[in-house]
Amino acid sequence: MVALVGVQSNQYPRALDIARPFREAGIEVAIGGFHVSGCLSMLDGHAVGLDECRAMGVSIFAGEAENHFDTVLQDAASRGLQSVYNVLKTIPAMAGTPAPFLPKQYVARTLGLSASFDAGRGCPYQCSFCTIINVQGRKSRYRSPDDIEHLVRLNWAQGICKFFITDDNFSRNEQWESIFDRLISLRAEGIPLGLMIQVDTLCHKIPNFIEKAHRAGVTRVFIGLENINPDNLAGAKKRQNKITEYRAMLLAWKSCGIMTLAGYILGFPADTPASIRRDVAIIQKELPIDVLEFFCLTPLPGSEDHQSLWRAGIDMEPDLNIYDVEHVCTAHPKMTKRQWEEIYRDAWSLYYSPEHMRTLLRRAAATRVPLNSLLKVLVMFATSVQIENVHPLQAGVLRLKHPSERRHGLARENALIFWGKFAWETISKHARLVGVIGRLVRMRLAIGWDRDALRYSDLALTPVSEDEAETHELLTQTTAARAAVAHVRKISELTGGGRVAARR
Ligand code: B12
Ligand code: SF4
Repeated sequence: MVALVGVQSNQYPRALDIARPFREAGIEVAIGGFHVSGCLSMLDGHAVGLDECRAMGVSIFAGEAENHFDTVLQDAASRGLQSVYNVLKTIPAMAGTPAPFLPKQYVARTLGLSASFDAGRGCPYQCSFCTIINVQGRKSRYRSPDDIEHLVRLNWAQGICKFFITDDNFSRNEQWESIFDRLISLRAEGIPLGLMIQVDTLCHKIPNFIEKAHRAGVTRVFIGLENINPDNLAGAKKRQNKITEYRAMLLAWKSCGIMTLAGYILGFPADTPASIRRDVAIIQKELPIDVLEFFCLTPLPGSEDHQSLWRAGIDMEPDLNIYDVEHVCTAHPKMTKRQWEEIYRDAWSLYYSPEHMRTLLRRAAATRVPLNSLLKVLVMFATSVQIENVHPLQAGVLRLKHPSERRHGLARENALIFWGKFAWETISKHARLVGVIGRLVRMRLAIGWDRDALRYSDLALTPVSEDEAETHELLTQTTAARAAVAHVRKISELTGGGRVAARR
């Protein structure tokens, strides 16, 4: 049996290409993951592209494998895989279920020898672009601290102590505290944990959350910032994101020396190329974010946004390959497709300008974020769109290609031409990469040698003050931003709070 695992929408056509020769050889194939699960959760059971699986005799598995995988294996063994397994309604509890463990030989190829696991699933919010809530649900489910300890020990026995905890919103994992407490005790025992987690923008309001995250070994935090225009956030039902809290939240992470990575979505209805340029400049000046990741707003199959467009019969890009949140898949009210694509690319170069990367390194030195760690991330984020034309999350060190691996229906390329092009591509890309690395290393060394590095400060690093509702562009630039400030003031007056600006 061949099981195609965790297949995302943009990987679905490729997954079918991989399945094709196996099916032709009479081998059982099953496919699962977010594309098929999201489609079966939100659409009619046929869209988008699911009938291609049926035509090929590839079995579709929608939902989570826990509690069901034995049935699938037994069916495959008796050569009787069902055409569709839809277990979306029987969401399993996670405690006691097998935790994802990979032998070192597979983890060895990740940069920084980092493994991953989900400590929980489910998020209470309702962002309209999100697919996760429609597959994993909105109720928090979690692994037990015992299961997590077991997994950490298994990994540590093979020398792995860095983990990406893949919960989309770990701050809403109901067991976050007992999990952190267990990780804190493992660190105290001498396991040098290094963790990356994903959180929402209100996590700093949860008592002890950031402090315990620090003690548990969190070194990087990914924050779903998404946008700085409250109109855009409200339009995407992301009302929990309050721009008046952004600085307080980011500074709280910085005060623990934790690297802040934030996602930023381009293409909300109020966005224009000019407003995006303005917003990137405001972020650079006023928000203590180390690494900013840009995405194009995409109606991902499985999201409410996709479902609404699909039901209304509005045009969306038919090629699933480009549903990778870095291509434009539907129309925008204020930007042409070309303008949107251009500003997406420009946003990367605007943010990762040599000048701003120097500022980021100086801020890191002043807040005790490890410089070498930030340097590695900056290399990836500053180069992958310009050099590889892919999002940093899709990038790697050496791209492996083979002439036999082409999209279904395309003829095989002449080997001489293929390998010639491949060699030239590899050499030229790596030469550019070495140039960028050289420049960044020089900056890093200069900052490392600067005795005043710890004393560096700028607007972004300045503690939140009473008057920033008047002074900071983040809170004054748009009517929606001013309305958000007025709202906070009103609540403050009604509840007798004295402070009127952004505050914790
Ligand atoms: C970790 C992660 C990453 C990592 C690692 C990705 C990787 N390729 O391994 C990184 C950060 C690199 C990443 C990158 C991207 N990601 Co990502 N990622 C995730 C995340 C947070 C967890 C995925 C995971 O490992 N889960 C753990 C596994 C065990 O769960 P699972 O895959 O769902 O599998 C379960 C079930 O689906 C089922 N199952 C799955 N397959 C099969 C197969 C069979 C036969 C059976 C029986 C059952 C079964 O059983 C499993 C256990 O319950 C998810 C969100 C989420 N909460 O799942 C997003 C998510 C999958 N990513 C997403 C996207 C869009 C991307 C990017 C395209 C973004 C970008 N442009 O950079 C890239 C693509 C990179 C790539 N080429 O793979 C989307 C996909 C949406 C969609 N409809 O396709 C998600 C859902 C997040 C979102 N909504 O935005 N990602
Ligand atoms: S906060 Fe994140 S995981 Fe939760 S609904 Fe919004 S996008 Fe999805």
